[in-house]
Amino acid sequence: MISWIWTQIKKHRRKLVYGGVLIGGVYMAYRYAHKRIKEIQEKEASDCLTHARRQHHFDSNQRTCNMTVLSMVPNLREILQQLFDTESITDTLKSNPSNKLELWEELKILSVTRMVCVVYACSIMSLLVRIQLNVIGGYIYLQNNNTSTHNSEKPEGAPGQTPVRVIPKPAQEKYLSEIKHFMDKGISQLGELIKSAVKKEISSISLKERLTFHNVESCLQHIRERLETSPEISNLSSPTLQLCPYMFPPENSATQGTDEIHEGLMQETRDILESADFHIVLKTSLDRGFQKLLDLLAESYKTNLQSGDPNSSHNTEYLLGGIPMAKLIPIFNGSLYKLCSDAPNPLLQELLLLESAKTLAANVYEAFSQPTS
Ligand SMILES: *[C@@H]1O[C@H](CO)[C@@H](O)[C@H](O)[C@H]1NC(C)=O
Ligand SMILES: *[C@@H]1O[C@H](CO)[C@@H](O)[C@H](O)[C@H]1NC(C)=O
Ligand SMILES: *[C@@H]1O[C@H](CO)[C@@H](O)[C@H](O)[C@H]1NC(C)=O
Ligand SMILES: *[C@@H]1O[C@H](CO)[C@@H](O)[C@H](O)[C@H]1NC(C)=O
Ligand SMILES: *[C@@H]1O[C@H](CO)[C@@H](O)[C@H](O)[C@H]1NC(C)=O
Ligand SMILES: CC(=O)N[C@H]1CO[C@H](CO)[C@@H](O)[C@@H]1O
Repeated sequence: MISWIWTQIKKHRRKLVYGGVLIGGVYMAYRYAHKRIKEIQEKEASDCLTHARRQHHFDSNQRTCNMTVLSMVPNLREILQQLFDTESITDTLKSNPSNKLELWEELKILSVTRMVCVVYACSIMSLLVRIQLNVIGGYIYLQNNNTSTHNSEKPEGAPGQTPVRVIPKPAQEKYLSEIKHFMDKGISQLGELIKSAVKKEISSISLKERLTFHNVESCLQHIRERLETSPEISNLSSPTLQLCPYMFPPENSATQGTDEIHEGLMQETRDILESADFHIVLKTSLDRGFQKLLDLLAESYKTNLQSGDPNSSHNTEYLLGGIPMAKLIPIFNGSLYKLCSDAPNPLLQELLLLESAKTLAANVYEAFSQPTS
């Protein structure tokens, strides 16, 4: 079923004319990833052309994805830290200003927003990197798999033939650098959206109000519902579809139309990101990510209630105990450093292991490493 969809995407792939290209700003991580793919593939270019080789190739590519995703974590953490600057508010609070209460309210909103944003950003980033690297990996494999008579029989560009589409190196880099849309702009716009959902959900909760673990859990659930369901498209099978413009430059964006090879890759990627398959995987990733976050919060509840009230330390129902919002804020605030820590990163480890994400990667690679027929 899934591979049928990729086959459809492949079939409708546009024919492209090769032209000059511009090199965009490329992230270091991507440069590294790209170099790795090239190295692996050049090393194998002389090997016999077998299915095993393609498999090996694919596996190497997935390791590269892993490393790329993990290497982008510090970058992501810094972005979130700057976007939701709880540090300066905390510092101001130390001087005991007159608008203390107001600042605490702001801190409440920011720390919850940041916590929710981490889960969305990590899920989206890890899937985006995987898709982009597998699209490029597939193309590069195909480009290198031409030692056969295949090529001499069907010279490139002959009318009516379907030559292997060559993506020049600068175009590959330009394409990979498109992740900057998400890192530079997407996260901050998504952050605004999340912030407004968080405000609606928790501004009425006072700092003194005690929240049980289950209260927090249902708050998070409501915030997600606000973000992942939109009235116009709730009918669709992919409620997360509205998140697409944050992930990848939309079709009518300003940079469009200058470069056909690039535009072709962009459109193919948009097709993937808008497919139902992608959104099923995204939803699974988000479910897993929020589960990880809840595990972390449950841990904090356990230690907090144990130290605070000796009676409940023997109570296995610790999750039922309430903690005042004001005491939860530092926990929410600190979750960024736990979820977005350097390796071993608990959240990304889970996201990279997801079976459905592996299948998605395999399908993308499969679709792009086969010649169009
Ligand atoms: C990617 O990372 C995950 C989690 O660290 C690991 O379990 C998986 O085996 C890795 N995959 C590859 C191909 O290295
Ligand atoms: C690579 O080339 C070989 C030999 O022409 C061919 O049998 C095989 O199907 C090709 N692999 C792909 C993925 O196109
Ligand atoms: C929802 O989908 C059904 C069938 O696909 C369609 O008839 C109906 O008009 C849709 N409703 C909205 C609000 O789009
Ligand atoms: C435990 O709770 C009971 C009643 O709720 C109270 O009487 C008792 O003093 C508490 N014990 C401790 C150690 O706090
Ligand atoms: C929130 O996190 C920042 C770091 O991002 C830290 O400097 C600050 O002390 C924390 N504030 C609270 C109230 O935990
Ligand atoms: C293995 C092999 O011969 N690969 C070649 C495929 O075609 C490209 C360009 O058309 C060459 O650069 C590769 O060396």
